Amino acid sequence: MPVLTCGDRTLDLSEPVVMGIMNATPDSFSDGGQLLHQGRVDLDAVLARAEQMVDDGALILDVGGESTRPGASPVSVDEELQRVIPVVEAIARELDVVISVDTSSPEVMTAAAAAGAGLLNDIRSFEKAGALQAAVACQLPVCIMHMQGDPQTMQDKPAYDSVVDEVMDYLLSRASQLQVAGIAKEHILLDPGYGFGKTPAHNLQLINRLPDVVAAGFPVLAGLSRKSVIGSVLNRNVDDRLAGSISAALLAAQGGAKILRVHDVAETVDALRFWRAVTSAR
Ligand code: 9MG
Repeated sequence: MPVLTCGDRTLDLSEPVVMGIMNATPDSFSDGGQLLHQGRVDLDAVLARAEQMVDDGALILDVGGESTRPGASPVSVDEELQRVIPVVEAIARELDVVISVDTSSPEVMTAAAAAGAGLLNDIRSFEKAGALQAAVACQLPVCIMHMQGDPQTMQDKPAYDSVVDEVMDYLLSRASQLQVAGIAKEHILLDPGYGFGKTPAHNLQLINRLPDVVAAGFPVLAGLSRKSVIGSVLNRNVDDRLAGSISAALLAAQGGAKILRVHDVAETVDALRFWRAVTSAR
């Protein structure tokens, strides 16, 4: 698997790496509000969290200013810029880590790239007006993700004839469109979009069939941390899903995912180190 060039930093994806989640939002499903003070980004809290995640072994931090949990309300571009850009600037100034920006807004992509972001992570796969052009101009790697519907309604009644086929068809056709638009194949990551318009059964099937996504030849990102599929299988609320999240991360690594998007960096890094020791002793 290639070394990914992420702006002025590089990422070796020969082994799975951990992406720590940094939500500068008031309403994300598990960590909303933790990096804000009186509605504004608290840069001391941001840097303390970012430094801890990097010390714990995260090679990427995913900064987001829009909650994408089911039913979340949209955020204005100005509000998203105010939440995200100071965070990107502060992390880029203080830490040696790849900064990913979780956004669908072309304005945020452009400003984040100028502020030091190295990866664009768009749950809407650059489908918003102007997003694809902005991503091409940024010349950064991009992550495209499958979602059925939109965050407001996606969990109302997700339905597929074949979830794996539909996810693959979407990702491959979108990856082709990105390449036609001017994004290099080596700069494209795929993500099946766990929890985005999927029932627990769809998510379990997509975990089992992750190797099919990997076989398409792009690096794969998996985001299962604390998600509702874990809650529904284990009957645990969101703050009590660590063991399930680690199991899910290991299953994703075993299935060939190269980037694991997680809240609990230290625990996931340890689990991956043990998994790696076992697999390299074969
Ligand atoms: C922003 N965000 C929340 N969940 C995600 C997931 O599963 N994948 C990606 N790429 N982004 C996500």
